[in-house]
Amino acid sequence: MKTVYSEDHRLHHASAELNDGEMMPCFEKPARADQVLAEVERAELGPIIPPDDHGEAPIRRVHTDQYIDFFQSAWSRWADLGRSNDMLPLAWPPRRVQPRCPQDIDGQLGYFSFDAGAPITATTWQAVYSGAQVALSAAALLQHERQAFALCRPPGHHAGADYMGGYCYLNNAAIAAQSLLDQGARRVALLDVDYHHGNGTQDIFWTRPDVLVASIHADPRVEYPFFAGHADERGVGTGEGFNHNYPLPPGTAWAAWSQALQDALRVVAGYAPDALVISLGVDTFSGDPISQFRLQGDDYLRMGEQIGALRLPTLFVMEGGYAVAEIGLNAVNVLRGAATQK
Ligand code: OKP
Ligand code: ZN
Repeated sequence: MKTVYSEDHRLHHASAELNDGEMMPCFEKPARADQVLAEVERAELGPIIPPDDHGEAPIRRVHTDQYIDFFQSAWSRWADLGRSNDMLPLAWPPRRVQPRCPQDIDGQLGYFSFDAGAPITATTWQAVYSGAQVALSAAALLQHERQAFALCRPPGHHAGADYMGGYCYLNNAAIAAQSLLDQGARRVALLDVDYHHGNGTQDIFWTRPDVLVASIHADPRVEYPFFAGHADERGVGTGEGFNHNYPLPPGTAWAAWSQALQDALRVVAGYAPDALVISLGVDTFSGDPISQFRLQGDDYLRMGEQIGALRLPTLFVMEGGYAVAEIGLNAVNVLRGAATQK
């Protein structure tokens, strides 16, 4: 399996995140992607290739122009005010207000985010632009290959069409899925196995029947992102029935997790997609520092085998995983498991 990778991910390295009321070093850091790359090399998964530049157009197929334009100019507006710390929002619209975009930079930061978990640095846009190109380039590989791995960092699945949050800025998996449709796929399935619900992905495809979204994650009643991911969220209008959530309790281990996977894979197979995109978070790992599932190293091999057994053209897009020492082995186990089924 080929891996697409760019070292531009290093251009996003924020200084701190707010955790339990305290500013702490970011869990989402460059070492994560370094570890995954090192394990791809060690396991000899396949060639590692740089992304091609597909430009902004395929990003703007998923994200609004208003959001992208804001993002691109955000840091220079901030710096022009004499500010040099990472940008973080501090105010959001409450319920029952007319959503209108303020003029002020701090107001706009709140308008284009849903939490304070996505700091913008001077070079964040460059990093996430490259990350989206990694996803697009790996998606393009599916023209000739059965499987491909987009080693994206930072993750993307919490980002919606016009908001960032939860370490996410551009929804790499959604951008890849849309590009597969634009290249001729009639239906794409997107399965999110990250510990956290992919609220941005769900939102992006909420009204649409051409992308089936399934997500296995910690129950939002007790876990981030809290406001989406419940089992009764199934899409609306023409999208009704094309969104499937599998919320599971904290402490879930492979036995129960894999039952949800089995059902999700049954739903995916029934949809008969032309391609499958996996939002590959490995923060389901027992040793993850911010998560509460109990998957073990070998479980990721089984996960990959079961995904691979669908024998669909499959794109794996890296999302979360914060146990840095183990992130590489766990992610590559999924890929190796899938590759044996090819
Ligand atoms: C991004 B992805 C921990 C707070 C965590 C944000 C989590 C974002 C996860 N006390 N808040 O889904 O892996
Ligand atoms: Zn996660």
